[in-house]
Amino acid sequence: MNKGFPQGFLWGGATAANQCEGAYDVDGRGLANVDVVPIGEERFPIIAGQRKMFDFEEGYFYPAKESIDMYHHYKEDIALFGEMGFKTYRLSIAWSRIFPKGDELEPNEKGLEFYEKLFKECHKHGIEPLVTITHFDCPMHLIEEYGGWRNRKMLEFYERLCRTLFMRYKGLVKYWLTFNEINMILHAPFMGAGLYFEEGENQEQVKYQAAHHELVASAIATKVAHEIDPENKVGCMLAAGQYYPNTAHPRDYWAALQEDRENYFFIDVQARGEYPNYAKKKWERLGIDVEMSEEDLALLRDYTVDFISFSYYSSRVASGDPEVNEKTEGNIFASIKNPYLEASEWGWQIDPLGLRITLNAIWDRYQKPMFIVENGLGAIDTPDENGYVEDDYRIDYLRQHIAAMRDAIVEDGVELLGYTTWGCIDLVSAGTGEMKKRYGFIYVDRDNEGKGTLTRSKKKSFHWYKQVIATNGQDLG
Ligand code: P53
Repeated sequence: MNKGFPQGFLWGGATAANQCEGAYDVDGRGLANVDVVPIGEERFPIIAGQRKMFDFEEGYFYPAKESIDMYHHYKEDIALFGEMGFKTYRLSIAWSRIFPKGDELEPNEKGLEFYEKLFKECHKHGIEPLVTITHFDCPMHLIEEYGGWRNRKMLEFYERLCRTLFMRYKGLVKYWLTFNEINMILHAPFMGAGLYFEEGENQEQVKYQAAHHELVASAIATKVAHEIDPENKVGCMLAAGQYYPNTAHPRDYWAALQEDRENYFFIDVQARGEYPNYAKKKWERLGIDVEMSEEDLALLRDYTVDFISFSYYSSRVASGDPEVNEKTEGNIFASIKNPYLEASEWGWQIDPLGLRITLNAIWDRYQKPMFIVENGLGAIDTPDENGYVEDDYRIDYLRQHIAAMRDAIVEDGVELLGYTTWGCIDLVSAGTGEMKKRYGFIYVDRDNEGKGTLTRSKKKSFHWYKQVIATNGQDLG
């Protein structure tokens, strides 16, 4: 009986272009939605598509402009990942480096070169890249000219991006994710789909139409990826975290099931190839009419994903009782507080068993290989004069989650390809825009105002994770 992680398990870490690269206007890169979301109170209305900010405005700080400048530090950073023994590194492509406006016919060679060098650097260190094609980013020109993913024209632009990437990086990349946290479109539609809502518009209608376009685009990407290289493996990506009923009251269980469906809806389509009946019924009830062709439905049916990836930070709680509305803070997914769990400094509740539960729920639903592509603890770190951080809290969080994942594999028999921790090097928070919400094994000297030397240093967790990987998860310290 196998007592541990399978041979070849893909240990590593994850980042997203806009949260670490910086160099937002270097080498021909075009402006993207992720550039124009500032830190501060207005961030949330902007990423939710309620407040319009299509360009930089006076008096705001935009953390993604420079971020941790990985664009110019990638060799050093990948060497550190290599030193930890990473088998894989999940990163995302900045669409507007490849197609600065989004609707060009020819790609920007400088952008293509950057990622080619980066992928080669990974392989030099024995690291297999895992590439998110779109991690919340969309060229601003596509938003201003076409309205983002509400427009069917996006299918064409996205397909061109995918073809370009699959052709150019054939042999360098074989693991691809089409859309980061595709369900985020419902919660942060400007970030998830470049959607800004006009007065009086039916927002649910727009969101689901955009979701349909992304789902078909994802199916086309899967088709094209397999045509260009049968070695390619394409995954979907869900912001996961199972819902628990607030009490044993049947209406709370029903509420939890409904909430889960709102998220699984996307994966039901990408993994099973058709729209679930519960969604069609919901649309009927809400008067939502999603335009789709027979050809779209055939694409969804014929090109389902090879594996299912997801992020997991916490479980969630649902109630059917209208009076229960005490919400946890700090997360885009507002959820009722779970009294049995501790929370992070940002109010995200910590639930390792919830990861095992989520792994089992997804496995039971789809029976496709899974990949945990984000997990971790955002915390305030206090470095000493050498930039060393004694981050035992982070080690504890990760240790417990890795143990839960091992239980799911060893005791429950789920199939898991790998595990990449979120923000393996400190980077800008997607939710808040802060630098001080850190996830990394590697500390980066930069603060919320953009001050700092950008010097990288190893935290205690760096050495710990290195040992975890070296022993293939046997020694969790
Ligand atoms: P941060 C919440 C809010 C925004 C993005 O989040 C999120 C979530 C979590 O469900 O999703 C992912 O940086 C996302 C990453 C992000 C990470 O969670 O707000 O894929 O881009 O950085 C962590 O702490």
